[in-house]
Amino acid sequence: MITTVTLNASIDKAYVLDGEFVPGTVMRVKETRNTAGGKGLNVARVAKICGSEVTATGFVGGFNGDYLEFLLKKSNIQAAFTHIKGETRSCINVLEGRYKSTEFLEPGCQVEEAEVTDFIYQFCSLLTKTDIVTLSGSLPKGVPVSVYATLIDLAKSAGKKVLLDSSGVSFQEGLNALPTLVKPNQDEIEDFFNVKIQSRADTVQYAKKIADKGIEYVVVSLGSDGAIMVHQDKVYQGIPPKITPINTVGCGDSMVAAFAVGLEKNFSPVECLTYAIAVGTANALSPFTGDIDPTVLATLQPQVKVQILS
Ligand code: TA6
Repeated sequence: MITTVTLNASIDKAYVLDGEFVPGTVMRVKETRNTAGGKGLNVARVAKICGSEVTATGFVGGFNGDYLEFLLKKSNIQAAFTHIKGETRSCINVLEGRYKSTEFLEPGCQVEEAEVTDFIYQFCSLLTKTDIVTLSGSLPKGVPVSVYATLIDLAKSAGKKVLLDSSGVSFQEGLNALPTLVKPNQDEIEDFFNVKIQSRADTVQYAKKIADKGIEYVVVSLGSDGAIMVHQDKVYQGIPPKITPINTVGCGDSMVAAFAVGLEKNFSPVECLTYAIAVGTANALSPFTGDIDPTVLATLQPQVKVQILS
């Protein structure tokens, strides 16, 4: 079982435009797609499509919260959320033509201290029924920046593998709690070390510094160039086949889902990286956020190349 934690869930609304997005004008949307969103729910949906049993937890509230649970039920994903007084947010993704995406991410509602406490108890009860925990995304107001570190400590004490994909102070505090895997992007690495990455060699150097803290897997997503993975002193680059993307939103989340599935199935590090690159690429070929077509995935996986960089 994989348990995905989404503390700042969202109704993700994709707006497909016929032409260019022109600020300051009335834009008629050609097509709207609504999905249960927030990074962790993209992880949940993709892990489910990859064949794992998934429980989604975190905070949901209000009409959007009810709608989100309805959407998850349609995807046959078990929901075990803490219900809050506030209203679950919406995030807008404006898609122009085949590949240009502009996201508007609402901050999320206020969560009360008692609701955070309720969630921690709920999380502990779920730990008895799970093998892998994923922690993804931003935090709503009222949730302490130490929360990911707390959840990582609890999960590790219960003998579970934990994957962390977030940013800012909560990510940095979570990283210092030494999860099994972290997936920073280059901006998050620059923030963490207060540096400017100038080259791929810099990316590798700082990823290795994170690994040296005692984190087994450090995965740095590189967009269409794939990803760098540091695992126990070895550095790999996973390289995807060339594609023309349709919607790249959710690719990072899809990679996290693939690593969670790979770790659950005891894949080797190279098998995990290969699978994650293929799943992330498959997501880019879907018009939906956090979605893959298994048939497309099967054609992509053999085309992924993995190089040992050191
Ligand atoms: O990565 C894509 C995405 O999950 C969108 O679906 C949207 O929900 C957004 O990121 C949320 O990001 P945040 O960092 O606020 O959790």
